[in-house]
Amino acid sequence: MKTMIAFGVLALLLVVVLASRNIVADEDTDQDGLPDSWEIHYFGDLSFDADDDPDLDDFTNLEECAGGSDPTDGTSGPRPPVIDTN
Ligand SMILES: [Ca+2]
Ligand SMILES: [Ca+2]
Ligand SMILES: [Ca+2]
Repeated sequence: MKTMIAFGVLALLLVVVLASRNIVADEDTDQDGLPDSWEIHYFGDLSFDADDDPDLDDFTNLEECAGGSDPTDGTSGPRPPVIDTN
């Protein structure tokens, strides 16, 4: 009987550990659409939102995140700048 309880406790612990790992993988605790790890990497905190453009390059943080560019560098954008040939 004690063995059954021990197995039950182990199984419960496993479920809790797996569930918490999933939460960490999807971390967006401020729910702004930007992964927290990305925000911490570039800004050091979660103060900016997806629609913000702190480097003023006309790309929102969401666009820079999706495009893999630097949201703190105005010369780094998800697409090459449009060159007006007219
Ligand atoms: Ca976030
Ligand atoms: Ca920007
Ligand atoms: Ca940028």
